[in-house]
Amino acid sequence: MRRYELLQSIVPEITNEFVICNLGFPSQELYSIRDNDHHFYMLGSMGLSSSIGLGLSMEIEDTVISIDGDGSVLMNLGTLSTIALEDCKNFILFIVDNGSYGSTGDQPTHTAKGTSLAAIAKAAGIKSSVEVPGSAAAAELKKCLGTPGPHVIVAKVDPGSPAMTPIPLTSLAIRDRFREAIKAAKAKA
Ligand SMILES: Cc1ncc(C[n+]2csc(CCOP(=O)(O)OP(=O)(O)O)c2C)c(N)n1
Repeated sequence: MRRYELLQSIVPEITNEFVICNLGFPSQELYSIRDNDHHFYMLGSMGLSSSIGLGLSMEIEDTVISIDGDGSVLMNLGTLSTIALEDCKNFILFIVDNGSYGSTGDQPTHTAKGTSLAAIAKAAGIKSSVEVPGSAAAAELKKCLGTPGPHVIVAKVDPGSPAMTPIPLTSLAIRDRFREAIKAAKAKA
Protein backbone atom coordinates (compact mmCIF):
# COMPACT_ATOMS: atom_id res chain seq x y z
CA MET A 1 0.00 0.00 0.00
CA ARG A 2 1.25 3.46 -0.91
CA ARG A 3 0.16 6.90 0.35
CA TYR A 4 -2.50 7.13 -2.37
CA GLU A 5 -4.21 3.87 -1.41
CA LEU A 6 -3.88 4.82 2.27
CA LEU A 7 -5.63 8.13 1.64
CA GLN A 8 -8.33 6.33 -0.34
CA SER A 9 -8.89 4.04 2.65
CA ILE A 10 -9.21 6.82 5.26
CA VAL A 11 -11.29 9.34 3.30
CA PRO A 12 -14.58 7.46 3.92
CA GLU A 13 -13.97 7.81 7.68
CA ILE A 14 -13.70 11.61 7.41
CA THR A 15 -17.10 13.32 7.47
CA ASN A 16 -17.31 16.87 8.71
CA GLU A 17 -13.86 17.25 10.23
CA PHE A 18 -11.44 19.94 9.11
CA VAL A 19 -8.38 18.58 7.31
CA ILE A 20 -5.00 20.22 6.86
CA CYS A 21 -2.97 18.29 4.31
CA ASN A 22 0.78 18.09 3.81
CA LEU A 23 2.17 19.77 0.72
CA GLY A 24 3.08 18.19 -2.59
CA PHE A 25 1.77 14.79 -3.68
CA PRO A 26 -0.30 14.17 -0.51
CA SER A 27 -2.43 17.25 -1.20
CA GLN A 28 -2.73 16.43 -4.90
CA GLU A 29 -3.76 12.88 -4.07
CA LEU A 30 -6.31 13.95 -1.44
CA TYR A 31 -7.74 16.51 -3.87
CA SER A 32 -8.09 13.84 -6.56
CA ILE A 33 -9.82 11.43 -4.16
CA ARG A 34 -12.18 13.98 -2.63
CA ASP A 35 -12.23 17.74 -2.43
CA ASN A 36 -14.36 20.02 -0.28
CA ASP A 37 -14.21 23.30 1.61
CA HIS A 38 -13.11 21.53 4.82
CA HIS A 39 -9.77 20.74 3.21
CA PHE A 40 -6.80 23.09 3.48
CA TYR A 41 -4.04 22.06 1.10
CA MET A 42 -0.53 23.18 1.99
CA LEU A 43 1.11 24.43 -1.18
CA GLY A 44 4.63 25.32 -0.11
CA SER A 45 5.33 25.09 3.60
CA MET A 46 6.88 21.80 4.54
CA GLY A 47 6.59 20.80 8.20
CA LEU A 48 3.69 23.05 9.14
CA SER A 49 0.58 20.95 8.60
CA SER A 50 0.61 19.77 12.22
CA SER A 51 1.20 23.28 13.60
CA ILE A 52 -1.58 24.85 11.53
CA GLY A 53 -3.96 22.04 12.45
CA LEU A 54 -3.14 22.34 16.13
CA GLY A 55 -3.69 26.10 16.04
CA LEU A 56 -7.06 25.60 14.37
CA SER A 57 -8.12 22.96 16.87
CA MET A 58 -7.45 25.46 19.67
CA GLU A 59 -9.95 27.85 18.10
CA ILE A 60 -12.85 25.62 17.08
CA GLU A 61 -14.87 22.81 18.62
CA ASP A 62 -14.91 20.61 15.52
CA THR A 63 -12.31 17.92 15.11
CA VAL A 64 -9.22 18.82 13.12
CA ILE A 65 -7.11 16.21 11.34
CA SER A 66 -3.63 17.13 10.15
CA ILE A 67 -2.40 14.75 7.49
CA ASP A 68 1.36 15.03 7.58
CA GLY A 69 4.42 13.24 6.20
CA ASP A 70 7.32 11.62 8.04
CA GLY A 71 9.78 14.00 6.38
CA SER A 72 7.74 16.99 7.42
CA VAL A 73 7.33 15.86 11.03
CA LEU A 74 11.06 15.13 11.24
CA MET A 75 11.63 18.71 10.10
CA ASN A 76 9.40 20.09 12.89
CA LEU A 77 9.80 17.64 15.76
CA GLY A 78 9.02 20.32 18.35
CA THR A 79 5.43 20.18 17.13
CA LEU A 80 4.98 16.92 19.05
CA SER A 81 5.80 18.56 22.40
CA THR A 82 3.49 21.45 21.59
CA ILE A 83 0.65 19.06 20.70
CA ALA A 84 1.22 17.23 24.00
CA LEU A 85 1.27 20.40 26.08
CA GLU A 86 -1.75 22.03 24.41
CA ASP A 87 -3.67 18.78 24.95
CA CYS A 88 -6.43 19.58 22.44
CA LYS A 89 -9.08 16.87 22.65
CA ASN A 90 -10.24 17.60 19.09
CA PHE A 91 -6.88 17.19 17.34
CA ILE A 92 -5.57 14.21 15.38
CA LEU A 93 -2.17 14.11 13.74
CA PHE A 94 -2.24 11.46 11.02
CA ILE A 95 1.28 10.80 9.77
CA VAL A 96 1.74 9.07 6.43
CA ASP A 97 5.07 7.36 7.03
CA ASN A 98 6.37 6.22 3.67
CA GLY A 99 9.98 6.43 4.89
CA SER A 100 10.74 8.96 2.21
CA TYR A 101 10.59 12.52 0.99
CA GLY A 102 8.06 11.31 -1.53
CA SER A 103 7.16 14.57 -3.20
CA THR A 104 10.75 15.30 -4.16
CA GLY A 105 11.82 11.90 -5.46
CA ASP A 106 11.54 9.36 -2.64
CA GLN A 107 14.84 10.08 -0.95
CA PRO A 108 14.81 7.95 2.25
CA THR A 109 14.10 9.67 5.58
CA HIS A 110 15.33 8.54 9.00
CA THR A 111 12.12 6.59 9.61
CA ALA A 112 13.25 4.23 6.86
CA LYS A 113 16.27 3.46 9.05
CA GLY A 114 14.55 2.91 12.39
CA THR A 115 13.39 6.23 13.82
CA SER A 116 9.93 5.76 15.32
CA LEU A 117 7.73 8.85 15.20
CA ALA A 118 5.10 7.14 17.37
CA ALA A 119 7.72 6.51 20.08
CA ILE A 120 8.92 10.12 19.85
CA ALA A 121 5.31 11.37 20.07
CA LYS A 122 4.70 9.20 23.13
CA ALA A 123 7.91 10.43 24.76
CA ALA A 124 6.79 14.00 24.02
CA GLY A 125 3.72 13.31 26.14
CA ILE A 126 1.02 12.33 23.64
CA LYS A 127 -0.40 9.22 25.32
CA SER A 128 -2.47 8.15 22.33
CA SER A 129 0.35 7.62 19.85
CA VAL A 130 0.37 4.48 17.75
CA GLU A 131 2.12 3.07 14.73
CA VAL A 132 0.01 0.85 12.49
CA PRO A 133 0.40 -0.72 9.07
CA GLY A 134 -1.37 1.32 6.40
CA SER A 135 -3.98 -1.40 6.04
CA ALA A 136 -5.08 -0.86 9.67
CA ALA A 137 -5.02 2.94 9.60
CA ALA A 138 -8.65 3.56 8.62
CA ALA A 139 -9.91 1.49 11.56
CA GLU A 140 -7.49 3.31 13.86
CA LEU A 141 -8.66 6.69 12.61
CA LYS A 142 -12.28 5.67 13.14
CA LYS A 143 -11.45 4.69 16.73
CA CYS A 144 -9.63 7.96 17.38
CA LEU A 145 -12.50 10.00 15.92
CA GLY A 146 -14.72 8.49 18.58
CA THR A 147 -12.49 9.24 21.57
CA PRO A 148 -10.96 12.44 23.00
CA GLY A 149 -7.46 13.24 21.74
CA PRO A 150 -4.97 14.43 21.04
CA HIS A 151 -4.11 11.40 18.94
CA VAL A 152 -1.11 10.60 16.79
CA ILE A 153 -1.47 7.84 14.21
CA VAL A 154 1.63 6.83 12.28
CA ALA A 155 0.58 4.80 9.24
CA LYS A 156 3.41 2.83 7.67
CA VAL A 157 3.21 2.56 3.89
CA ASP A 158 5.49 1.96 0.93
CA PRO A 159 7.07 4.85 -0.95
CA GLY A 160 5.78 5.76 -4.40
CA SER A 161 2.97 7.78 -5.92
CA PRO A 162 0.75 7.59 -8.98
CA ALA A 163 1.04 10.39 -11.54
CA MET A 164 -0.87 13.46 -10.34
CA THR A 165 -1.70 16.88 -11.71
CA PRO A 166 -1.43 20.11 -9.71
CA ILE A 167 -4.47 21.26 -7.74
CA PRO A 168 -6.37 23.71 -9.98
CA LEU A 169 -7.13 26.14 -7.15
CA THR A 170 -5.15 29.20 -6.22
CA SER A 171 -3.73 29.46 -2.72
CA LEU A 172 -6.11 32.37 -2.05
CA ALA A 173 -9.12 30.34 -3.17
CA ILE A 174 -8.08 27.48 -0.88
CA ARG A 175 -7.65 29.93 2.00
CA ASP A 176 -10.89 31.81 1.41
CA ARG A 177 -13.23 28.86 1.14
CA PHE A 178 -11.59 27.20 4.16
CA ARG A 179 -12.03 30.41 6.14
CA GLU A 180 -15.72 30.52 5.20
CA ALA A 181 -16.17 26.89 6.25
CA ILE A 182 -14.58 27.67 9.63
CA LYS A 183 -16.82 30.71 10.08
CA ALA A 184 -19.89 28.59 9.30
CA ALA A 185 -18.80 25.90 11.77
CA LYS A 186 -18.19 28.52 14.48
CA ALA A 187 -21.60 30.07 13.85
CA LYS A 188 -23.25 26.67 14.34
CA ALA A 189 -21.35 25.89 17.59
C1 LIG B 1 11.18 24.05 4.10
C2 LIG B 1 11.08 23.17 2.88
N1 LIG B 1 12.08 22.33 2.58
C3 LIG B 1 12.01 21.54 1.49
C4 LIG B 1 10.89 21.60 0.67
C5 LIG B 1 10.83 20.72 -0.57
N2 LIG B 1 9.93 19.62 -0.34
C6 LIG B 1 8.62 19.67 -0.71
S1 LIG B 1 7.77 18.29 -0.33
C7 LIG B 1 9.17 17.56 0.28
C8 LIG B 1 9.12 16.15 0.81
C9 LIG B 1 8.04 15.94 1.85
O1 LIG B 1 8.20 14.67 2.43
P1 LIG B 1 7.14 14.13 3.46
O2 LIG B 1 6.70 15.19 4.39
O3 LIG B 1 7.68 12.88 4.07
O4 LIG B 1 5.86 13.80 2.57
P2 LIG B 1 5.68 12.80 1.32
O5 LIG B 1 5.81 13.66 0.10
O6 LIG B 1 6.70 11.73 1.41
O7 LIG B 1 4.30 12.25 1.51
C10 LIG B 1 10.29 18.39 0.20
C11 LIG B 1 11.65 18.04 0.64
C12 LIG B 1 9.86 22.51 1.04
N3 LIG B 1 8.76 22.63 0.31
N4 LIG B 1 9.98 23.29 2.14
